[in-house]
Amino acid sequence: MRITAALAAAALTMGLAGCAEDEPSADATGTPTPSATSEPAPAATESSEPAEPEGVVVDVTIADGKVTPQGDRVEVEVGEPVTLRVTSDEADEIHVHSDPEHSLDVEAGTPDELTFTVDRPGQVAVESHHLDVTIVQLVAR
Ligand SMILES: [Cu+2]
Repeated sequence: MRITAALAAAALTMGLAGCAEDEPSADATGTPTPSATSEPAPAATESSEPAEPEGVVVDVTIADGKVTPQGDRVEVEVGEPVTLRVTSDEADEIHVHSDPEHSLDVEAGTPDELTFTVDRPGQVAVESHHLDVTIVQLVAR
């Protein structure tokens, strides 16, 4: 019990001391150590950066062998950027049957995206090749 309490107290003291020392030492010495405790800064920057792509965005989710959306019609304009944002729990190949065609290799658990334009009016299928399913049918005009 005493040892545990002592360790807890030591940890607490070290924690407090660490926080207190960080700011002055960052200014005085510029050592890289304080930056370890200021890690949340980059993370916050990332999350506060939605950076919504221009044009049409289609969020695609592949989970348990099912694709969402599936077979939806999506109207786009010729030359307008179309972005597929794909999240999958298994590796897949997303195929855009435009001319020229596009494909995106998706790794399991790693969201990825593909931006392209449809250069002529008509229908363009976006498929999951591993599941052999049409995700969306782009209708370009
Ligand atoms: Cu294909």
